[in-house]
Amino acid sequence: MPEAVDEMTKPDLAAAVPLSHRADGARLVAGYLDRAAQAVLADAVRAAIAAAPLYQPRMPRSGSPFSVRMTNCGALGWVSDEAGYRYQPEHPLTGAPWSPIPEIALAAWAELTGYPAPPEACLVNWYGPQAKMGLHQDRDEQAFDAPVLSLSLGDTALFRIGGTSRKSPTRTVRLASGDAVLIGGADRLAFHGIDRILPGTSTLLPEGGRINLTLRRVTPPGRTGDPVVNSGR
Ligand code: MD3
Ligand code: FE
Repeated sequence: MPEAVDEMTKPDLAAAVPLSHRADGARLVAGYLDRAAQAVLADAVRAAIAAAPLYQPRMPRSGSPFSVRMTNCGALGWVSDEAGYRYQPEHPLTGAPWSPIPEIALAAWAELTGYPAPPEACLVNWYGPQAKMGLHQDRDEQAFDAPVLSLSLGDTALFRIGGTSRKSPTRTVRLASGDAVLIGGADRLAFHGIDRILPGTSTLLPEGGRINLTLRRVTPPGRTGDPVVNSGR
């Protein structure tokens, strides 16, 4: 079993998690957002969707649709269609800029990652009861030193994570509403996916389903007009 997978643990309280620097491995912070914070974040996601509607991404080349619908917040959004995977500043269908990343998500990034620059991208994945996401690596970013932070809202998901080879053994972890997952270091290029959603496991979203926010640094800090944060570079 890859070491990184063994490091996935469930601390009792978010407050008990050491506020370290970069994640080395994959770490589940169960119950990181309390119910009130989840509700505020869900409202912010609804506002972001109103500004930049959910759309159905398509696979490069084949054009086959994803079962997950997506939108983004932040300066750069991850999009996928026949032309490929990429980050871009505008919605692929409306051409509108993405809305700002919600405050609560920015605060979670600062607290959990300690990374010396804010995230540029916040992918919003919306899963209906039948949606899933196949095993894949996240490798469309230039800043591989930066961790990735995921926040889950709504119904519980069965999340699968393996190693850096598609053939590595995998482990399944349940991601519930309010859970945070921090991925960095050795696990930044681990294969992962969502096998299925467990409908009816959360009352947060009246319409049901699951929302995942994935916060990422896309470009190395210091070139994009970020506030300078004593990075020593
Ligand atoms: C492990 N999203 O958008 S988030 C994705 O729940 C994605 O919607 C899933 O995979 C979701 O790319 C999983 C947790 C996550 C995010 C990034 C990772 C796990 C990761 C990058 C490397 C390894
Ligand atoms: Fe991913």
